[in-house]
Amino acid sequence: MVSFDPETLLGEATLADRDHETMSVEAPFTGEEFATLPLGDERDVAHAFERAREAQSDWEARDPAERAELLLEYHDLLFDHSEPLLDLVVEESGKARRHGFEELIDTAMASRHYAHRVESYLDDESRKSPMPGLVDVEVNYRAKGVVGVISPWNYPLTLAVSDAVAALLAGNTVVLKPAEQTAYTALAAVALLREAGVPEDVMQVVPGTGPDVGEPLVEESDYLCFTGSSKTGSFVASKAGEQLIDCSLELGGKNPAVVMSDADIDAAVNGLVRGAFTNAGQLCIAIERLYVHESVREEFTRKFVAATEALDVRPSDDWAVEMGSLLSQAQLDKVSSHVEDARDAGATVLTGGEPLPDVGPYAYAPTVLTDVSGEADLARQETFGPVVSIYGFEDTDEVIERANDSMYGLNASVWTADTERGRNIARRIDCGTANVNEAYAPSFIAHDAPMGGMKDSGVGRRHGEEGFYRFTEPQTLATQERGEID
Ligand code: TXE
Repeated sequence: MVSFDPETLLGEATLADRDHETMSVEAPFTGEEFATLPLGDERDVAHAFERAREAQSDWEARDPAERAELLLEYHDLLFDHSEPLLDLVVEESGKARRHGFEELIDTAMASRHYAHRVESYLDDESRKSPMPGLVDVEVNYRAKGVVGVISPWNYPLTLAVSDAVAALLAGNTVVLKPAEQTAYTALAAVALLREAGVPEDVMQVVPGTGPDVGEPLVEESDYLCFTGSSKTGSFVASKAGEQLIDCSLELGGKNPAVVMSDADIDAAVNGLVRGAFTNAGQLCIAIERLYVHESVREEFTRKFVAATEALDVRPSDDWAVEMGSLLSQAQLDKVSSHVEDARDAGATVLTGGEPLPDVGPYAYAPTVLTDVSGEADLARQETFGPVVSIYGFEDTDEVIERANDSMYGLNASVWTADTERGRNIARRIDCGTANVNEAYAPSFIAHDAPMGGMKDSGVGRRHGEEGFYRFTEPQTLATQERGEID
């Protein structure tokens, strides 16, 4: 069995044998130190890439079916170790255990999905188009080389490794820089990959800060996979551009939901409470703007507030808990300031609107507002907390325009009894994923479908074919069949 003790997990990091600066990692439910983390720098990154480059050609030369076997073993190990792994996720990120479990499922399903697909992706007949009579054409999907992954803290397990597993299956080696606040969860995820038989140099972790480890990692990578804020995403993409390497960026959102007059109100309330407050709203596809048709606005609002107030919010790892803490003081400050600024500008807080010190030093109440000015940060910037604003609307064209009046374009949700009409509305919203009578596609069944953002929400897609082929270099190989011409 793999140990999830922080001291032991540190043995999984690629850090040179010398003194490193350290930072204190807090447990969000208590604000107390849970562990200290050594912080790497460009020397550790250089060392990790040297090892990763050395290991890459042998890894790519293996039969894809053999790589797939290892990833299927990883799938099983995640479940075998689910309890201690979830203990760690909950302690390090302050989330509800059920949301940690969603991460675990998502990670396992990504591994299983791509393990089953890899052989057909790498040998896809439909992509080999002969030029009749003249040449025989094949397309070889070679690995990019060494893929750099920079991951955030909100889903510290799945966002650290779910993209990496597709990269590994495609024949790349990977160097990961996880968010420093949740690096131990990433180390645990990688410890299990190694337990499954993935060689150490094939998947490495360098813990550290963005400037000290993230930036040198971009400079060394053959492809960059980034999940985080739009601001940092734009910065790393410009660095990737300087290197002429490709990248995918999964960034923020200010995701709208539209509730039409004929919607099943109870179903909409149920789905959208989950859509707004899962993981305390620290979820890129969380719903932050609710547009409700005026004819049902009063009923929807009353029921939505009641359902919000009924949420089980506690500092416990009990499976029944529906919402935990925010990650940090920085997150609490951002969420509080969005709410306070909106309130100062005339917004009405219908429920919540305050920290919850009994749940933890960074916890914030699930919050519903109305009368929010369209210019407030709460209306325009990603809040990334348990806060949702309700707006009324009368006209369909108007609500689509308002939904699209955002720099973001990640996720959207439409609720109506007329599903064809719902799909037509959803098609007109600028977003990478749109859902009718759902808040967001449950991640554990969506691995075949591409996921990502338009506008400032990102570049490229994870999941599905798109999420696999980004880690490859297609090489077109044409052979002139001389004999046949004669
Ligand atoms: O993000 P950063 P932060 C949003 C959310 C949140 C805000 C700030 O709105 O409130 O971003 O969070 C690494 N070069 N999202 O400050 O900075 C960093 O160490 C290379 C949405 O934590 O984007 C971490 O590993 N890397 C999002 C990763 O980037 C750098 C999830 C993300 O951190 C770097 C997280 C640099 N110069 C936050 N600076 C989502 N899409 O789900 C930082 N990093």
